[in-house]
Amino acid sequence: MDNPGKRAMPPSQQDPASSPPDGPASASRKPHDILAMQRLAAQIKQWGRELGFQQVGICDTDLTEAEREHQQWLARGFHGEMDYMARHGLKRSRPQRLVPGTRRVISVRMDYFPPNARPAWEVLRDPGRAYISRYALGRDYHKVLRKRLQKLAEKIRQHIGDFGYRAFVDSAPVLEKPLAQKAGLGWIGKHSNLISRSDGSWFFLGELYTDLPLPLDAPATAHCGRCRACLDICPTQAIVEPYVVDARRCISYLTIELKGAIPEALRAAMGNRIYGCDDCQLICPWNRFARASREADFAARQRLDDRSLVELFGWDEHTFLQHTEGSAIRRIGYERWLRNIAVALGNAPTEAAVIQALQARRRHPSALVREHVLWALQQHLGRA
Ligand code: B12
Ligand code: SF4
Repeated sequence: MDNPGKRAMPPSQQDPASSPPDGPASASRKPHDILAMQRLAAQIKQWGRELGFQQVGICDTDLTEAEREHQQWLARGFHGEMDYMARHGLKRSRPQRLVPGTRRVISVRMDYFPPNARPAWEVLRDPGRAYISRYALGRDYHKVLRKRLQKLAEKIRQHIGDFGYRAFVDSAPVLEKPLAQKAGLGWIGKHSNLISRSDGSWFFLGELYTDLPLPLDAPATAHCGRCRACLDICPTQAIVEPYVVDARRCISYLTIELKGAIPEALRAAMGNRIYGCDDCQLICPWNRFARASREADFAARQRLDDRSLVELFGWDEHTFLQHTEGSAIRRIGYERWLRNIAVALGNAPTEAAVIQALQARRRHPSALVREHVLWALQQHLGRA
């Protein structure tokens, strides 16, 4: 999983039950300690901005409500095959169970919208092109954010000496959105992504769990109002009610997380989306305020923002690996890459190049790929 802290948190804080988030320690804290923590919090935010985070906020570890919602979501089976969402018991919603001694969470966000990509709607309306979600057009965000968080922790260490912390970006059992909401970074929109009033929702989240008794920020308030644009536009109707995504229907899950066959009933609705989906964020009025990322790492690479489906389907494994080096796309592997493109080719206009590309993969060694290719060819036959 993630980076271990610089030092283990002190034993006195290791039992969550005997050390509530803001328990006896804070009650006995002296005024000069409180002032010092306030100053440190201001500095952490300043350092965070200097390191390229758009916002840094601080919250405690109480996720009682989110825990209930998370458990309900699991009980309804909305996580599908993502066993890791259920595997860690209550560690995900109880930070002190994941990292004993945690008192505060320093939550950060970093914009990712690539400045150089072909406009999303243009690609989505061009059924011969491949649509790849905006977050995956540049370098894998896990590495980028984790390195910065590590630098932030190092700055704090230089300033106050050793302290307990661990850095997380997505990969550990952490409820990132509810924490960020509590830390004042934005509210959870009806599409379930975090939205900032000033910057929209095209940003990643990361956090430092720490034993420092830093002062808390005010939680963000919600501003979706009566809007339901994201629920209406979702191609597969995956947002089954406001704030609740049935991942099993979400194109992001179908193209990235799901290992086996994509359910036939959902294939047509996927259109030309071959890796992730952005529709709920593209339609969101708050993204009118979004800014392009300033990170060179998040600029679109290898022209992945504007390639034809036929061209991508023609890539052999070596070319796939070459063109996705350092990108999150690599995680799905070549077989699922072909599976996803086969579906998009089944949804593409019936043209000689499309049929030829599909025919060329009819005898692909993978049964998964062959089945999707066959389905795609049947779509064209059906239309003919
Ligand atoms: C599992 C997961 C997925 C799954 C499931 C999505 C989901 N909504 O849970 C899939 C694969 C579908 C997915 C897709 C995407 N993901 Co994702 N994903 C995660 C992950 C690992 C866990 C999320 C989670 O805890 N889900 C569990 C359920 C229970 O939580 P939830 O849906 O968020 O529901 C919460 C609220 O809606 C709330 N709630 C429920 N009912 C109610 C009612 C009211 C009134 C209110 C106010 C709230 C509320 O309670 C729930 C618990 O807090 C996080 C990283 C992390 N460790 O947190 C990234 C993360 C959420 N993903 C992220 C991204 C970018 C995406 C995509 C945009 C990628 C893409 N373009 O394809 C899509 C967006 C799809 C969507 N609309 O959600 C970012 C989001 C950044 C942001 N601005 O919010 C995260 C935070 C990763 C990161 N570190 O940046 N993802
Ligand atoms: S599209 Fe509308 S309902 Fe959905 S998250 Fe944005 S503001 Fe909220």
